[in-house]
Amino acid sequence: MLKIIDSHTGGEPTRIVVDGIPDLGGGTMAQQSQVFREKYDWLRSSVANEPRGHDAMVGALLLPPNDPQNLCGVIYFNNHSTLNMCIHGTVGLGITLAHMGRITTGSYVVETPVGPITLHLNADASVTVNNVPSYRYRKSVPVEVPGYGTITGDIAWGGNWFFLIQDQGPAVTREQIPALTHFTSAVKKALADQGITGADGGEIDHIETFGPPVDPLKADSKNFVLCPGNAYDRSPCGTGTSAKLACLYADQKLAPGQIWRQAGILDSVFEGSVSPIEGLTVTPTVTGRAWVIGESTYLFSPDDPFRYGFPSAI
Ligand code: PYC
Repeated sequence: MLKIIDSHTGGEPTRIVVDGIPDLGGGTMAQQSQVFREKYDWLRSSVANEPRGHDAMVGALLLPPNDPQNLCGVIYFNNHSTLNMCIHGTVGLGITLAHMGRITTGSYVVETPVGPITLHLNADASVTVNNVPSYRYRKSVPVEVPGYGTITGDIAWGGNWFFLIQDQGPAVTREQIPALTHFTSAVKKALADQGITGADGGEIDHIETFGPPVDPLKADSKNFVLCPGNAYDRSPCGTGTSAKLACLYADQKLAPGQIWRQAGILDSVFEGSVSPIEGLTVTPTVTGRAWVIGESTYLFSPDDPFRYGFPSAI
């Protein structure tokens, strides 16, 4: 039996397992994430995949912290595997913990597989996240994409590896979602086929394309983000916003503390800024809103052939 709390952040779901998680052996979130991948993939699939979930679902395990001074640990996952980091999910986590009565307004350290982050529950019910150190790794990298020609983008780390594309491919509008999915999937495959990776050889598994905002009074840019598992982020993607902030800072287009408003494909907005750490590495700060939308108990009947979920065709 699993106890679940569902929320959404700017339209993107976060499904947090708050009780019933098997013992992952303790240690850091990176160590526990590996155990989760190796031994408990059925749990990930049960929560994220159909019939309980769908391709856009992002799940999370709420865990005790490794360091008792911190609030909690969290491991994010989706229809494909575990995620390194997820900011829309952390905004959802903040609202979920408030709903559970575990936090009030204030600042808390949360452990993730890629390091500690700080979550601030604000008085207006928004959540601000100080992300892991983020940076641009390579600028203007050309990649030959079959059917699209040469596409140029930046490679940046924002807690996940991103390839950031400006004003190329289909227009960044809701009507173009199928075309954007096709385009960004082709870019992701081309990067992998041509051996183009993040700094540590890490797979670039998030592709982000940018266009003009619908309303320049409300946002500075609008994005479309393809996530690993090939579903698109309904929110502006906080780790993608972090990667964007790092690139803007590296290009001297964003000063420390200056606000950048990133709209997603549904026009929900995250506000972000940077504070420099060293060189071109920054701490991104991202603020968003989330709403709790449900609580459930998941049951596993031994005679249910689909009790552990099944992956879709994408
Ligand atoms: O908000 O960082 C994010 C995120 C990553 C994948 C989906 N959302």
